[in-house]
Amino acid sequence: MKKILNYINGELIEPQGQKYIDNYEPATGEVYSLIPDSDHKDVELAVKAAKEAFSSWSQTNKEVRSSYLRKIAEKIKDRQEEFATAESRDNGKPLSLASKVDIPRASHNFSFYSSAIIHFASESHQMELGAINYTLRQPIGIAGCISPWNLPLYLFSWKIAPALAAGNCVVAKPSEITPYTAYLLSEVCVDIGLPKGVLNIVHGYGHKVGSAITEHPEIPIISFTGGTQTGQTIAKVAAPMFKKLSLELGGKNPAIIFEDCDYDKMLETTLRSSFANQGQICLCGSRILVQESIYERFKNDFVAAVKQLNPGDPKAKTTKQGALVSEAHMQKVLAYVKLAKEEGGQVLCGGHQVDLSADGLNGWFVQPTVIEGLDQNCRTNQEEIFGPVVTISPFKDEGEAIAKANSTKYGLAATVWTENLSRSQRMAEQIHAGIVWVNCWLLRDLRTPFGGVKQSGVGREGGFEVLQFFTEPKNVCIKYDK
Ligand code: TXE
Repeated sequence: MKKILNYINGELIEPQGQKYIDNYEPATGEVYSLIPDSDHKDVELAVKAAKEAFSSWSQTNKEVRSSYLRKIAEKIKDRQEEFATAESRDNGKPLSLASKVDIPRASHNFSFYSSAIIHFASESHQMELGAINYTLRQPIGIAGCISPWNLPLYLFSWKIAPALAAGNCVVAKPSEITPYTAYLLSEVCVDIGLPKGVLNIVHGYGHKVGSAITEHPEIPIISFTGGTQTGQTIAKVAAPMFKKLSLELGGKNPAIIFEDCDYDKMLETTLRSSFANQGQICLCGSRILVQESIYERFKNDFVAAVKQLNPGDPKAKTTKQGALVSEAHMQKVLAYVKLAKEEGGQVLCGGHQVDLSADGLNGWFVQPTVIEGLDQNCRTNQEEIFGPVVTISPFKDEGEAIAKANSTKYGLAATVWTENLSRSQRMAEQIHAGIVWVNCWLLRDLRTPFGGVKQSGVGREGGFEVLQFFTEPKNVCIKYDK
């Protein structure tokens, strides 16, 4: 059985305690590798290595740091299929999705920040009385980067890449549910000769390794993506220690469809925005709001299309729906379908586990599910389900659409479907979200800030904003005689 190793001080090493956790393949439900059950002792080793590396790495020429990131990007590309296969096997997502989206984007994260750091500028301000102010943006120290299981390498890399580019060292922890691509990334770092201690990857449970990172007094920056509840736990630890904190949390995103939309494009994209990665993307549109004049037409067409989305073997090229990431998560999703019925919803399709054992797949498959007839304030429409379950409901006009869209404690993303430019701008201005897509979904320009409002998180990832997050601005003011 393959044992994944920690990557500390430039070496792939076993956990100090020599203990391991079973790593399951969601499609088969079987253990296919082992991951280190690390603890605070392993985190201590990683912090020591990062501390020793920081003085040289932080003073390394930006071009040199940039070249390391570029090499990592190229190596991920060279090993694309291996990474994609590992991602699909670890997470249960279709191999086609991992190959087309997750892995190319992870490679792009490294290449983007290898160039962004070269162009990262800071500002200066002249004063009439004869003084010049300029801002020094300096690396801070060790960044703690903690990521979830839904887009394992993509979300892992877009914390690590800017942190390293900015001159920090990193102690990172991937999710214990999907560790494999982070392990392959360690191999790439060894392969390209990344200076030891610059990046350290410690595998293990959140309550052991994750908390050891967030509590560590010598890790002044925490960048976290995961559940809102865990985000709250981390904030409680980090705030009194005055740590810099970036929290990318959950979402309950509205997809708002007006009668004047480009119907065919909307229908095709709404299928994707509802069920991509089995609905396990924080940006998925899980509450579909449709103008009442086209509600019945949409409902019939959408349900008919969803019924074609049958879960299958993630390795098969034709599979568009893979397995959910764990048995526990599948049970959580199915419990929400049960709750929806108790709250008065009608399940129009799906809502049950799919048995693929005849194909030798004893994993965790759920039929994509559409539910109607629920009030916006019920739990099903208020809480993040994070699976292949969406609700649909009608609205009369823009006012009702905005009221429904903004009716949850989250504010991550929204999609608006209309061919009316003024309407799209009116909606974009009023929706509580960090990202509003108009006539598209998941179109990401890395130069733009990414993040949510309300309980979807604090801070921004992406763009130059995240380089500002990973550096400390120092204002220098020089008085001179005019
Ligand atoms: O997240 P967790 P999970 C939502 C989604 C999902 C729920 C739980 O609703 O059902 O969160 O998912 C580490 N201190 N999102 O279990 O538990 C943990 O080991 C420090 C939305 O993945 O938050 C893992 O590496 N770290 C989200 C990471 O935190 C801790 C994507 C995320 O785990 C910790 C994923 C602790 N006390 C889930 N406890 C999005 N916004 O994309 C756990 N961890």
